[in-house]
Amino acid sequence: MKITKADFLVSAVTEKQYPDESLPEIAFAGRSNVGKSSLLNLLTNRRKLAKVSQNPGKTRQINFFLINDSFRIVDLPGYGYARVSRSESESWGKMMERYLENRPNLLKVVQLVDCRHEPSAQDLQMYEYLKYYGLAGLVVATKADKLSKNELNKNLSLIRKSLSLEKDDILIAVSAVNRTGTDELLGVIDKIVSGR
Ligand SMILES: Nc1nc2c(ncn2[C@@H]2O[C@H](COP(=O)(O)OP(=O)(O)OP(=O)(O)O)[C@@H](O)[C@H]2O)c(=O)[nH]1
Ligand SMILES: [Mg+2]
Repeated sequence: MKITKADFLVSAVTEKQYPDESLPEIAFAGRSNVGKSSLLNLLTNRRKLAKVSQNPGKTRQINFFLINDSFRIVDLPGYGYARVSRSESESWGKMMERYLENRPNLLKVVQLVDCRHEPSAQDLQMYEYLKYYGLAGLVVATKADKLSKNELNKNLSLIRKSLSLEKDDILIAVSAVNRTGTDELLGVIDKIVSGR
């Protein structure tokens, strides 16, 4: 699949602000700064579609993007950002919960982890949560350009083990710098949204 059209739809906090449920959705989840917004820009070939920042905590709302007029990619705000207040972190939790638990057209959540590190306790918690809701099974290891091939392979096995991925679960290393993994990931997304 090629993404030929990508439009920003809406930034939402409450359910009332979500677009209707008529199109399938795939969401990107992961720690702040892991590269969710960069991945969206990479897949859509649009450098400025989603806002990217060196400082964690850039994406604070649920951002919906219409892809090829046929499905949506949803850029979620990241977790694990140390500088947010307790009340902010609680409202983040509620906002995520409401979206992930009550969205019939949400088909899959891509869990992003940094390929350089072992998944954090929060990554594990998030992944368990996604499993519980039947949204797990697709993991992307970001920033693959930062490691040698050997190191990357070693870390991919570690990530598989740490998240207890099963044989059929998919783990793809990607890089927003050299475009590693994009075709493979687009192929998987295509299958999911077209129900194949
Ligand atoms: N080297 C390298 N840097 C990357 C890659 N992907 C993202 N980055 C950098 O990582 C930083 C964070 O990227 P974002 O895409 O804003 O991360 P995010 O997950 O959307 O973060 P929040 O919105 O805070 O949740 C930016 O400085 C990006 O340029 C990658 O594949 N390789
Ligand atoms: Mg972001």
